Amino acid sequence: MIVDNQYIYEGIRNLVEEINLNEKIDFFYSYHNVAFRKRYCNDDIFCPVSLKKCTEDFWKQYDVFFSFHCKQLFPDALVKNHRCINIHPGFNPYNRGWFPQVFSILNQQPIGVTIHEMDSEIDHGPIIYQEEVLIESYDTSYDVYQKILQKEMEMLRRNLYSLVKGEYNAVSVKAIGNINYKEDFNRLCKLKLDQVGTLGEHINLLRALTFEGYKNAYFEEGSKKIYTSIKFEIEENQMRN
Ligand code: 0FX
Repeated sequence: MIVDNQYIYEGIRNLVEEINLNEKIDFFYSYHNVAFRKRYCNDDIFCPVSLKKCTEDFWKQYDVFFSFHCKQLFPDALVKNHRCINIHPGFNPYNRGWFPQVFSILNQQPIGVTIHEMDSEIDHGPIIYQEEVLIESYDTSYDVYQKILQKEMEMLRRNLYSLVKGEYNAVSVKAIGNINYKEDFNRLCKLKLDQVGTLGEHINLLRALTFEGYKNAYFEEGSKKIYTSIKFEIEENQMRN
């Protein structure tokens, strides 16, 4: 299992202990994940791995590989010759690639969690399990991402056993959908103050770029970058209804 997300790592470790899988499972994180390198440097059951540098002799020790928000692309030789499963925080084939919820807030395409067999394309391959999460009009990227993380753990709790054992039917996706890259996200972050659109579109752009702990949206004034985000508050008696 290759895991580069703290929340998922903790969840999956607990889950593996709870469910009796009766299998040997090794945990790895990406060699360039600096935060994990610091945190887990003394941990001998969670080790860094560079997928590019691994040989077939290494791969053939395992029956199945899992990518849990892995920061590396799986090499062709790995996905073509071994069973590889991706737990993807998006609803394939819509907004595959970079930060799916950001783009779903903007283009209203479905968002959720897709567990799929991997092929040579990004976030592509036959779908094993898939569930949607709903985006409220006042959800920021952060809010939607929390729903996704929760949904991922729910789905893994229900399905980890069958995923490990290979007891499932995977269905090929017919639609191509769309894919976004890091550069698309970076382009969105640079706000154009003369951009024409409805107020609703402007609010959607800001909520798509609002994520606690990250400075995303900004505009420039001379040499200064001014960062901005949006906050929503629901009237209290409305929340109780
Ligand atoms: O775990 P993850 O969602 O991302 C990882 C990999 O980093 C990524 O390469 C892979 N495609 C994905 C499936 O798994 O964590 P993250 O910290 O990279 O991003 C989490 C969320 O944080 C993201 O959906 C949006 C938000 N974010 C992140 C960064 C780095 C921002 O809003 N701004 C940022 O600059």
